[in-house]
Amino acid sequence: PLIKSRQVSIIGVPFNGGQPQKGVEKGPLRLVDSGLAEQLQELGWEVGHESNENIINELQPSSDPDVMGLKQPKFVSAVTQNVAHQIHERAKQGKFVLTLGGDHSVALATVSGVFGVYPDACLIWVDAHADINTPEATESGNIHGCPLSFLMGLSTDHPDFQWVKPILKANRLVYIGLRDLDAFEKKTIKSLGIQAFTMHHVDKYGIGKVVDMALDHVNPNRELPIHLSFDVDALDPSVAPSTGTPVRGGLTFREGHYICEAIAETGLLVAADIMEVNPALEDEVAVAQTIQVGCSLARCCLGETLL
Ligand code: Z70
Ligand code: MN
Ligand code: MN
Ligand code: MN
Repeated sequence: PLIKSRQVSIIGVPFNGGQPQKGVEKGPLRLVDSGLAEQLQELGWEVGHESNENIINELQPSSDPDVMGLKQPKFVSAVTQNVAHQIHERAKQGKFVLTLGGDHSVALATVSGVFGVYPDACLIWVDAHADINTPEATESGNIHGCPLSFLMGLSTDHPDFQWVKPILKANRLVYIGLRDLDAFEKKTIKSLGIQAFTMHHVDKYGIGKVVDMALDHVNPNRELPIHLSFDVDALDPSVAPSTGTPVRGGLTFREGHYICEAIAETGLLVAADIMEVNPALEDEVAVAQTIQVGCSLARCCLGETLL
């Protein structure tokens, strides 16, 4: 495996500034409180944990007006730039980086940090959404719908995100689980030739074949480091109900876990994000279910089901 140390660094990012709903900032601590660190130790990992409970408040600007149609750009930029450095340090130490969101704008931090250390990495983006809107194209202004456009250099002129380097090439990105795309996002995926497996493809080919095809595309020789960014809204709302933008017709419990298992099995996974768990949405039963699913996805990424 690429991570020989069997050390994992859990990075909590209790951040909600990339979208309008409160509560998603409570995701990371709920995942850890439910025993995630101990579960990973049980799997033989040495676990470090940084909760970042304070930096988020410290980095909130007193005034943060919309810029080029994006909401809270200064807050999102400050938090993600800060966390990117933290993740970069941990990855550089040879640790597996497990980031717990927080909303998906935090991928600006995870992908920047991880690709800074592993420039030839590939990114597997599991999500109902494509999160590739540009400032010009976004209809909502929510930055959690935009991180990939910055990381790919499609949005280079926003003053608050000049620090984000365009480190992600179109042939190193693959999507799984898409089913709620804006018109601009569809157009962009097609014109850049980004490999995308929507729920239609999961139905058509089955999840086993889809993951094989996804890896064949971004990692044909099975030699490049892999970063998995998993938005829990990729899962069906019956599986992960407590998330900000549930969309019907998502991945089953097993399909979601299969993705994590099959990627872990390559031995090439160096970082994983579990994003958009919102413990303030739905009832306590639904919250507990969503937290449990988040933990078990993370455990599968770290080899729980490998023999
Ligand atoms: C839409 C936008 C999004 C998550 C919603 C939705 C994006 N394309 N991402 N929920 N996790 O606002 O740009
Ligand atoms: Mn997302
Ligand atoms: Mn999503
Ligand atoms: Mn939509």
